[in-house]
Amino acid sequence: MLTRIDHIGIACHDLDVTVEFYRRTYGFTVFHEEINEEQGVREAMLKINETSDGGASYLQLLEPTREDSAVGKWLAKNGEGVHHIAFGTADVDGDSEAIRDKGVRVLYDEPRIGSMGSRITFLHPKDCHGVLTELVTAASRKADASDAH
Ligand code: CMX
Ligand code: CO
Repeated sequence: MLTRIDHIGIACHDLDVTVEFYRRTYGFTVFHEEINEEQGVREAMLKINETSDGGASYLQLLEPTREDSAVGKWLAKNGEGVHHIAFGTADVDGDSEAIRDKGVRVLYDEPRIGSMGSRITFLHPKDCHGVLTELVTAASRKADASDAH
């Protein structure tokens, strides 16, 4: 079950400049920063609020580490802006299988590693009315999910 907006992914050319904009304008600060080479991004997570399911909602600011990455290609075509939305779930495996059964293309056979050790997968934007959609199980929820079995 999808229980929250986990994050909104925003593509930018310069992570440090964009982080500074969000700090100066809204007072949001960096909760976590990392490089994910598999996804080809340097990213900053700005925590906006905690949620009733024990998770949280973030802005994910994304700078490409290479031009041929998903974010690099998208930036070259569209310029800076909202790149994807991500829903949080305690069970990314089960939810992505159920969504695949509804005829929506799930991009990965198995979830991959995302921010802060989370497990993530993506739904094709062409099957989601133009919105690249990510599903996320936060690292802290992985223990919860396996505890339940
Ligand atoms: N939102 C909406 N539409 C998008 C899109 C996006 N972010 N990215 C691509 N598209 C559209 C394109 O506009 C294009 O449409 P048209 O054919 O009408 O022009 C179509 O999808 C194909 O786009 P493309 O530029 O040829 O790009 P690819 O097919 O090579 O890749 C996608 C598209 C979704 C498969 C790829 O971006 C992907 O695998 N994304 C998932 C991984 C990812 O985004 N990682 C970065 C974030 C990491 C994180 O959140 O942690
Ligand atoms: Co994301």
